[in-house]
Amino acid sequence: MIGKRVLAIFGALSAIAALGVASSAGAQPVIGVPHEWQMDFPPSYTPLMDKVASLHDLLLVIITLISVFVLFLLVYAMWRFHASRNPTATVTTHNTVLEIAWTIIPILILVVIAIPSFRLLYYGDKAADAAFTIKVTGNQWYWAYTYPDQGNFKVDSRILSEADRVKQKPNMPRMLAVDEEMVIPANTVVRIIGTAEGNSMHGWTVPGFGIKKTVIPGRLNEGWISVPKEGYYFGQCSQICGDLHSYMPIAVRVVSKAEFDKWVEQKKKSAGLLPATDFASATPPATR
Ligand SMILES: [Cu+2]
Repeated sequence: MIGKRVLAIFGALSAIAALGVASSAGAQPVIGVPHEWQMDFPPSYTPLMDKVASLHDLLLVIITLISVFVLFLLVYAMWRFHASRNPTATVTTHNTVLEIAWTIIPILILVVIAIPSFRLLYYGDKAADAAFTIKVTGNQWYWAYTYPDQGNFKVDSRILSEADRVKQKPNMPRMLAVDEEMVIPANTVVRIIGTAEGNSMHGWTVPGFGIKKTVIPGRLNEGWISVPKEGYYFGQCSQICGDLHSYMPIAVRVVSKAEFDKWVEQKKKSAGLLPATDFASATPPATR
C-alpha cells in the first residue's frame, strides 16, 4: 500500500511535469507512461485496473499470511523436534482431524480467491453498455484502429523513428511515440475487439488500463476501456510476435467528447467518407 501511495505521488508528479511540456504535441498531458525506478503496478486509470489492483492486494494479504504461517511451522519444527531436544522420535503416522483440516482449509482459501477472480474476469470480459466499438488489428508490425460506428474509417498507428519523434512530438516518450494514436473520448465505455492480420499473434496491452488482449488471426477477442482523465497513455505489444515486436507500441489519446467528434470528422473526410463541401453529395458515401 505504501509502495502504491509513493507510486501515486510519482505518477501525479510526472503528470504535472508533463503538463508543462504537453502543449507542443496536443492539449493532453502525457500520463500513462513508465517511469524510472518503477515498482508494483502502474497507477490505475480505469475502473478495470482499480479492480485488478484490489484483487492483487487481497492475494498479497493471503499469500503473506500463508508464507508466514509455513515459515513459523518450519522454524518451530526445527527447534522443537531437534535431536538434542527430542531424542526419541514419535512413530505417529496419521492424524485424521489434522488431515481433514489441511484438505478443507486450502479448499476454502481457493474458493475465497476464486470468487473475486471470476467476478473480475467477467467484469473485464464484455462491455456492458459500450458507446461504440473500436476494432484493433495487430499487423506485422504495427497497430491499426478501425472505427466501425463512425463510418468504418481506419487509422494506422506506426512507431515514430527517433529523429521524427524529436521533430514532431518531442514530449512523447522514446520508443512509445507513434504517428497516429488511438483516439477515444474521456468517460466513455469503448468496446475493444481485437484481431490480427498475417501469421502472428499480438498482445494489445496498456498496463494502466488493466487490459491485455491477445489478438489472433481469424478470431475476435473482446474487452473494454473507459478512461476518465484526458491524456496520453502508452502500452506495448505483449506477445512475442516476431522481428519488430519491440517496435509496435500502443498509444491512446483520451480527449474531450467535442474534440473526439472533431477528430472523427477530420478522419472521415480524409477517408473520403464525407463530401468535401457542405453540399450533399449525389453519391452515397462509401462505407469501406
Ligand atoms: Cu506484436
